[in-house]
Amino acid sequence: MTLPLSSEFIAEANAREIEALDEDYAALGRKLSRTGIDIEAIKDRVSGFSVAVPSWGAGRGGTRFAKFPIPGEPTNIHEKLEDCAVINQLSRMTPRVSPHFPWDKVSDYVALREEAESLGLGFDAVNSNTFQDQPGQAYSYSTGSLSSTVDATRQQAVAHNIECIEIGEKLGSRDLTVWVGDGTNFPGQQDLARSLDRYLEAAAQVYAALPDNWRMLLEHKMFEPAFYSTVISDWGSSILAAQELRPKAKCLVDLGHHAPNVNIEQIVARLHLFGKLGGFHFNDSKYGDDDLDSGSINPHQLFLVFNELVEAELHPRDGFDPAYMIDQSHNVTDPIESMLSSAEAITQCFAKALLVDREALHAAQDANDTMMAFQALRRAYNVDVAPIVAKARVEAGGAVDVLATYRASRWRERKAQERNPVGLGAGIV
Ligand code: LRH
Ligand code: MN
Repeated sequence: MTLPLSSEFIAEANAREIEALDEDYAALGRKLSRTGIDIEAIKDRVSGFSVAVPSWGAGRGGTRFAKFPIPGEPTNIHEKLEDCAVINQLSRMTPRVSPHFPWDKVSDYVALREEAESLGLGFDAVNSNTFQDQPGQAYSYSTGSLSSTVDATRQQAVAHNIECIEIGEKLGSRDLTVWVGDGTNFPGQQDLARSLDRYLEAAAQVYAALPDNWRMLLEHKMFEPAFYSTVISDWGSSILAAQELRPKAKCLVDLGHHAPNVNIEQIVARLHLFGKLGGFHFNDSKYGDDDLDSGSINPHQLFLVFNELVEAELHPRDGFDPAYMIDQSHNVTDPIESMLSSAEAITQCFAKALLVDREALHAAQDANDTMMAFQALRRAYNVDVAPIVAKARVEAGGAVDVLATYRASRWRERKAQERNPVGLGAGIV
């Protein structure tokens, strides 16, 4: 394995920080032990936690108006894997990459898997793309893909998803994430019922191609690119489709795919209750599908989602194995810094959720002691768990201060010397 940064460099950077970290960790340990919590047990859980990074998040993202590339950003999957390896080497929380096809298309996927392994990385869910037309594509997705009224277009979309499964098998993945932008911009443009019928018929063909241990993760989204109706627009449509498709079909919750103020943690609890919680695309938003950094706008919501996940793990239904992945668009920051900061925010919310005194919470809930039930969550949320997350990271070879160590590595400046500049343009990648 050849990691991108020298471990001596990280150790030197840590040497200046470790004493303060040990002090903070010891103090927090004393504080938590006063409430009967063993900090080492929490740290061990945190050490076992990880979240996948999106290959498409390694480059600058954009909107329909513009994208502003930065010097040294990755131009292909090989450079994206290098940057993802930097994120994992410093954070020790992101050992898997979720690829997107055809954006990450190469000729030799076995070689790509070995390349990732040599960087300490594996592959998480593969993502299909039937929301863009590719050069030379026979049938356009402009009027839909898996739900298109044109049989040949549906078959083309089915074939693409099956190709993604075959690629994923070579990469060692076991999940296919299917998000379709299919929908309408005008009332009457499509029959709302028949659109879902066509989607289900086509999705069933993709389902039939899934290897035994694979899952198909259906990703719902309220709107965009369609602005009147979307075929899989909400968790209701998604869970009904997943139930129609049967056991290997699960629902993926992208936090940004809901109307403002929707209670996403309740959606998580519901999907788990019916054994259909398949995974997450973590990000944050204030208005629409803003794809902002996780925990940057509403960290309390992210905590409440993890509170439901810790509860769900204690009460497994049809198993509990959600795929944790980040899905963000880094329009104004260095993508590596955003994913370091996001992985930290996500892991901190998991750690805080582990601190909830569930006995006290459940007792207060049963007694309808509203304030004490709320305080059971709030007390945990208010704990600064940064020393626990940092300790787990350092013990795994990561950095105490991931952003300062990343900047001191001058990685981006070095890559700006090596990599081709990315052209101006618009859109997510
Ligand atoms: C759709 C989405 C989906 C990806 C894409 C990059 O908004 O969340 O998960 O395929 O972003
Ligand atoms: Mn997503």
